[in-house]
Amino acid sequence: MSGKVVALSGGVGGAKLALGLSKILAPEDLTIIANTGDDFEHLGLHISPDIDTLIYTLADMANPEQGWGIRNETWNFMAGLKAAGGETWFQLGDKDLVTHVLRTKALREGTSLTEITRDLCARYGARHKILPMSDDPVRTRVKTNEGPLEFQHYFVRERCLPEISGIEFTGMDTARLNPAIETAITDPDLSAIVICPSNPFVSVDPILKTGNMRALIKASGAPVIAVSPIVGGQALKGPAAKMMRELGLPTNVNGIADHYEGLIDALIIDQRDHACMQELQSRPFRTFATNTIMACLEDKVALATDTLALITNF
Ligand code: FO1
Repeated sequence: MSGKVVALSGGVGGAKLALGLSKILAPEDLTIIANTGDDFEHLGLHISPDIDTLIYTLADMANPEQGWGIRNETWNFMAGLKAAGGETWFQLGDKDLVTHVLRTKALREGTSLTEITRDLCARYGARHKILPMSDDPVRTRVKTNEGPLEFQHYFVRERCLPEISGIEFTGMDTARLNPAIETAITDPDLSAIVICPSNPFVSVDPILKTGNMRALIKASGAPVIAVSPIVGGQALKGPAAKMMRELGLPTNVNGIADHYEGLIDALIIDQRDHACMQELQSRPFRTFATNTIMACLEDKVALATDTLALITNF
């Protein structure tokens, strides 16, 4: 495979494929676009969970059990916070805290999120480019039976238990697409855009809805290949299946196909969903089945290899 690849990713699930791609593609050939709709202010700190998950994963620092946070973390800050009666529903490890402090300080000094992300990648040793979708604030809010909730409040504090009836992205009307993304997508050497197996509604949609992202993707002419985050009616990670059910959408690969139809040229589904292949054949994109469950590094590299192999089909 020759040429450059742009990958769209949320946190843990998407970062697994991003890591696989990073093992095959040179740093100058892979740009990963991170969702920032999950960002929030907590204890006076600016937290960018998906950016950090991507950095830690690519820098081989991530906690392998959680997927987020740092391996061999210590929790003195949380213990002190608890003892002082502070808010402890969001776990901030001592090492991870350094990232949030550095980012918050730099943002207050007027540094852009893109520059800070570049700096953090360099400090931690993530060699591939990670770009926030925008330097402007976009915040995902979930409409629930308990009222509107900020994404992390829904996801972590309420453990995705409230029933959702809609999703909105505040700040999206005025948020500008990160200009470096336009550069990556209009690069004449671009050979594919990969949509990682992240939650389509709260991780990929914010990226696609930022500025003219969708139009740029269309105009690039590069094949768009999505990997389904739903396997056997279940989400690989997180609340995607529960959200789809509550939003009245089919909780299977057809729901993912409906969502991405009109944008993608290929959908990779899991081999366990092979029975859906025939049904998907009437869609205006090609469907391929392989193992999409990335339990170990070999699985991540294998899925990345299968994804990149499709590029020659277009
Ligand atoms: N996820 C949790 O389920 N519980 C946590 O306490 C938590 C803390 C946390 C701290 C820093 C960070 O970068 C991520 C963290 N996450 C936590 C993960 C994160 O909030 C979600 O996985 C993503 O927002 C969904 O993509």
